[in-house]
Amino acid sequence: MPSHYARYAHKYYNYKFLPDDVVIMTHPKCGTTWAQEIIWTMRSGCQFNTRLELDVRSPFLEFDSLENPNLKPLEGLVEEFKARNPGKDPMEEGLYLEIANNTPSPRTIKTHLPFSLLPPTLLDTSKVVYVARNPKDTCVSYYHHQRLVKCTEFQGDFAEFLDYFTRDLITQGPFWHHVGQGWEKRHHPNVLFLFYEDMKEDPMRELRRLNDFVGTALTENQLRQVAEHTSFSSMKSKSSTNPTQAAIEVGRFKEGEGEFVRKGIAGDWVNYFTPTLEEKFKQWVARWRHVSDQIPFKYSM
Ligand code: PPS
Repeated sequence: MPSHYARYAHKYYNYKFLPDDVVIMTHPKCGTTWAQEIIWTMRSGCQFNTRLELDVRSPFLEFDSLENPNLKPLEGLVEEFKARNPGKDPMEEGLYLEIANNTPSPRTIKTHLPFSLLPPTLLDTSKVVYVARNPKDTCVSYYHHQRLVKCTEFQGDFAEFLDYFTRDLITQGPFWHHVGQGWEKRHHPNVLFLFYEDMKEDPMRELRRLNDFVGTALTENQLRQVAEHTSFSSMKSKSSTNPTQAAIEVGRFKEGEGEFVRKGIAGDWVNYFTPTLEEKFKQWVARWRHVSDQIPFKYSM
C-alpha cells in the first residue's frame, strides 16, 4: 500500500461493519465494478434508471489510502465532510471512509483489502462476496489501469509491469496472498466465492447464486433484467459505471490511456504475453504453488 495507508490502517482493521452490509472483496481488476453494479442493483429493488455514480451508491472503503495525497481533494467532498464533522480534519479521518459511514443501509461496500487487513470478526457480522479472476488477465487489466489513473501514473510498458507484478511489488498485492485468503474462506456460510470467468460464461447462473446468497428473492425475469443492465456493453456505455470522461475532467485519469471499463473478456492476455513473459509468469506461479495449485482458474473461455 502507499505509505499514507498507515494513517488509516487501524481504522480499516477496526471498521464497524453492519449486519446488513454486503462486502465485495477483490484483488484489483478482478470484476469488482461488475459485481458492485449487479449487487447494488439487486439490493436496490432493481433501480435501473439511477444516474448516481456507482462509487456513491457503493462506497470504496479504503480509497483514502490509495488516493494521491498530492492531488487536491475533489470539489465538494471536503465541504460536505466539514459540514458533517465540524472541527475534524478530513485527511485524518478519511474523506472516503466518511462517505462509507454515511451511505444508507443496506450498504454494498467495495474493498480491495484482503481478509487479513479487515476486522477478524468481519464474517461474524457481514456477508462477503469474493470475486477472483485469472492472474494473467488481471495483470493485463491492472497494467492498463495503472497507466490510466493519476494516483499511480505508471509509465512503463507491459513487460515492465509484469516484472513488478511477478515480483509482488504492485500496489494492493501480492495477488496470490489476497486470493489465497479468499479461497481459504470459500466454504464459510457468509462467503460467496465467484470467478470472473464463470460470470462471463453464464451470468444468469452466477446471478441466481448471488440472489440466494444475498437474499434478494428476485424473480427469473428480474434477474434477466439485471443481467442485461450489467452486461459489458451496457456498463461501458453509461457514465455511472464507466466514468472515464468525468475522471479525466477532474484530473483523476490520464487522457489517451483507454477507458476504465475497457475490454471485458477472458483471455485477452494472449495479446500481451510473449514466450519470455510467459516463462517468467510460470516461475512466479510455481513460487506460489502452495496457493496457486489449489485454485482452478480458467485462462480462456
Ligand atoms: S477495479 O478498478 O479494481 O475496481 O477494477 P475491476 O472492476 O475489479 O475490474 C475491471 C475489469 O472488469 C471489466 N468489466 C467487465 N467485464 C465484463 N462485464 C462487465 N459488465 C464488466 N464491467 C467491467 C473491466 O473492463 C476490466 O477488465 P479489462 O480486462 O481491463 O477490460
